[in-house]
Amino acid sequence: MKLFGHPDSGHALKVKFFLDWLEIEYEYEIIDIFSEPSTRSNEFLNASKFSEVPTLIDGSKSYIQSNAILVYLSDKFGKFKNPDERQKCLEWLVWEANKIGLCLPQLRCHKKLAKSHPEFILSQDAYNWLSARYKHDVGVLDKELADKNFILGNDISPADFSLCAYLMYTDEADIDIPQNVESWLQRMREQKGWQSPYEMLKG
Ligand SMILES: N[C@@H](CCC(=O)N[C@@H](CS)C(=O)NCC(=O)O)C(=O)O
Repeated sequence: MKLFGHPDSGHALKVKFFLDWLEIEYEYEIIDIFSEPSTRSNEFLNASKFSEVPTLIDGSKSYIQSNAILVYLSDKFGKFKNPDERQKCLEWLVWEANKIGLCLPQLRCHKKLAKSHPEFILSQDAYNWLSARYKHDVGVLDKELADKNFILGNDISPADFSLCAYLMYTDEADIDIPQNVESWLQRMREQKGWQSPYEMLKG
């Protein structure tokens, strides 16, 4: 297996953290996500329909979209306990892509990359909207985590790897993390394979 990622990509972090937690052997290569897509390697371009990280190659097939890759790996390595758990995970993976995964990456880019990449600067209206969105969404997560260790209950599930990824970079965005979310993030940091995002994705 081979994973393409980049240290600034929370989407890649989801998959790399999961692979390391699974203790799977795989190759890892960094793609310069700030480069012109057509300049990226042919191996990557052939594997990655939208020229994005993460992209995973397994044998003769390639897989894209972080949450879909988590599903692929969970099916392959038997990490869903049963069909009900699989379905509940899918619900959270779709929620993540539409909620936390919508606002937090943009808020982080706005703060972290604005100097080097002015195209990431948000208008005040967009910033206000995304901040309100984040506040609401992280509140949903906080409520959910009030009485459980992980998003589906007492055991970790593939959905936790998706939900936590961008929240692991929050010191780079002007946002707050509520208490139950912070306690859960700490439990995620105690999982095998965990390293800080830049360590994990540095290659
Ligand atoms: N929905 C995708 C998002 C992937 C994505 O936006 N990747 C960014 C880095 S976080 C990327 O590769 N950007 C480079 C480009 O678009 O050229 C997923 O979940 O994997």
